[in-house]
Amino acid sequence: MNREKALEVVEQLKQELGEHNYRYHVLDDPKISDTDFDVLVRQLQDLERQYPDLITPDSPTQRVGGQPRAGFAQVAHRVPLLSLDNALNLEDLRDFVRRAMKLVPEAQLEFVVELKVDGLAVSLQYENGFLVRGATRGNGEVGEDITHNLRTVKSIPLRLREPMTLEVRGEVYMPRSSFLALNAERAVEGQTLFANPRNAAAGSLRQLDPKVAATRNLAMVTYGLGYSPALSPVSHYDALMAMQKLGLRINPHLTILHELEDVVNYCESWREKRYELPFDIDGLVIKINNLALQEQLGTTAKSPRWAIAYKFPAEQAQTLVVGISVQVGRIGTLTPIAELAPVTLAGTVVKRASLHNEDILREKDVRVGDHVLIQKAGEIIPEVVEVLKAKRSGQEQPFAMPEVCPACGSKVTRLPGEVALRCFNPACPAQVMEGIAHFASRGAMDIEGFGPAVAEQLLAAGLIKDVADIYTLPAKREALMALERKADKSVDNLISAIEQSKTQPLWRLLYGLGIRFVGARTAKLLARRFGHLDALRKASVEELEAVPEVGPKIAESVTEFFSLPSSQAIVARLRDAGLNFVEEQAPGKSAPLEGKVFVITGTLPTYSRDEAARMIEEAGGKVTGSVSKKTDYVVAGEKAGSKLEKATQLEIPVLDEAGLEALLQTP
Ligand code: 0OW
Repeated sequence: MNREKALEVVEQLKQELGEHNYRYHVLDDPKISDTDFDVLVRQLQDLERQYPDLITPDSPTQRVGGQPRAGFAQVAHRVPLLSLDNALNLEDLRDFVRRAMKLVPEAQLEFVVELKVDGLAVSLQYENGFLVRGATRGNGEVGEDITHNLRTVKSIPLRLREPMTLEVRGEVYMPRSSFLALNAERAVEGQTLFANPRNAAAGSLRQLDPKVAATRNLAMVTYGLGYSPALSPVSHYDALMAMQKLGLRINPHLTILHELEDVVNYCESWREKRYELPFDIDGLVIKINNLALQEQLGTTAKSPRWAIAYKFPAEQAQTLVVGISVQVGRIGTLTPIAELAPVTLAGTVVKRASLHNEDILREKDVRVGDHVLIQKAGEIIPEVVEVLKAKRSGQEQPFAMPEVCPACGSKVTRLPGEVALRCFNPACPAQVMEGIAHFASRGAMDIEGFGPAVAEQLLAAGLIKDVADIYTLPAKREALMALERKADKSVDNLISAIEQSKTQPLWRLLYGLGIRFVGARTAKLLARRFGHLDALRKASVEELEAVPEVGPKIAESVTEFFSLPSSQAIVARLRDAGLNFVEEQAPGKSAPLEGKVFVITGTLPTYSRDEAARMIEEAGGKVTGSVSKKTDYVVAGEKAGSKLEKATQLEIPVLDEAGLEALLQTP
């Protein structure tokens, strides 16, 4: 395809992809499948590779751009980003309306009520329809430039549907499912957990490297206009409609009400219903709809007199600590758990709350018999906020962490620099059980019906002692039938689930093996890079560290794991059981150079011609010796000769070594 044709197709693809993004993110009414969408993106990527000068900043291929930033520039907001006063109960709400009515007695008040998304406020600046800058709210007057991270948020359009210049503000948040997955990943990799989705979103936007923010699945709803000379809506509702028409996503649940009682009922209706939403809200925002009235009412120092947040208190409850137990995790970490008198909290009955570790147990001085306040922040299991010391009788029992592992009696120790106490006995039944349950879990080998209770039962019955034994179970049908609570159906279902799990992709097996610091994401990167378990287990620390996001800690952990005779025995038995050790190459995903023809000429700075050829072939490309019309790329090093000239004549893109590496990195 020649350049002008490519230009036409690139413009058409960007327009089409923009439309699909609008339908998916703003109208929540997609017209094509994700796969078909990806095919269009791939076509655009190919053309942009062929003609890099056709790349424009609003192309959907340009969301994750550039190197990590050194810091954040300051951004002065042209129109301050206000915060909100809080109404903590219905009386506060009545006061808010009363005050407003007193200031504009002749007005017939009309309210817009929106969900108060629990994320963080940002400002987006568009010029001629193009996103040129994004910033945090900061102190309302000055924020930080986080454009590089906001560009990775898929529900933020890089280009509006009209070439308008305006500034809008909205709330960036992390959907709860992404928050849970992120914390699960961090738990495996020994990182601290985010307390709630809001902190996770804030932490993601504070990243210097946009590649990290791009993995966090952030979303945004716009809730107000900032500097917008080209728009003159009469009401807040009209402003929201105008933003939606421009391609900006607004709150999915929005209503206009006139009576305070209706506002109260609507707010209260969300107190429980909010847990069905895919994201956290901490209340609702009530705004006087008419913009002229907003003008008249004005603002106090930091917040408007025409809006208020009706907040739901963080779900807390009081209960009794009836006991403190110690849980031994998959990697031997001892975690104190408060056993509670059952209490309902945020729609669920709570009987346990994590005390995290000994430091927190000491700090909060939780004793058996204490009355405590517990809270649910986000969806992670509830935590003990504080002990209600005033309710102490003096009979409460302080708790000391055990000297030995409660599951196997081995001495427990604390590694230098770590808070947690750990049991290092690899045969510790608690760790073996947790390890087997993890191997079979949904996120790993996904063996239907093989939960922790089944793992415990099979271990106790001596039917399995490690993960490789799982694949001996199909031959032990009789023994399985003999176990209590096992009917034919469930035994047969379990056996077929075990058999099916043999074909899981390599990354699931790798994650299932429970190598320290290797979470699902790292397992995918390693499986994709090495393609086969045997290649991975023979890899050196250097080869492992060459994988993106794999540092020394993970590389050491992987090489150490595969050096253990016990691991080698498990791998051998899993191989004999017929498990899949290959990472099936998802079509189009890991062969970015599928069907592309290359010619290499001259001397490359790092790679030999053979190495470069192997890299190209591994990525699905083909290397030939002479330049022709069929050649897609010429890779040219020093002293490149006639082949380079021919490439220039035939207008074939020429890449240097860095260009080739960039092409290979394309996801
Ligand atoms: N979080 C929200 C939200 C919203 C603005 C208008 C003037 C003052 C607040 O969903 N739906 N609407 C507003 O309206 N603010 C929101 O969030 C606020 C912004 C700053 C602090 C909160 O994040």
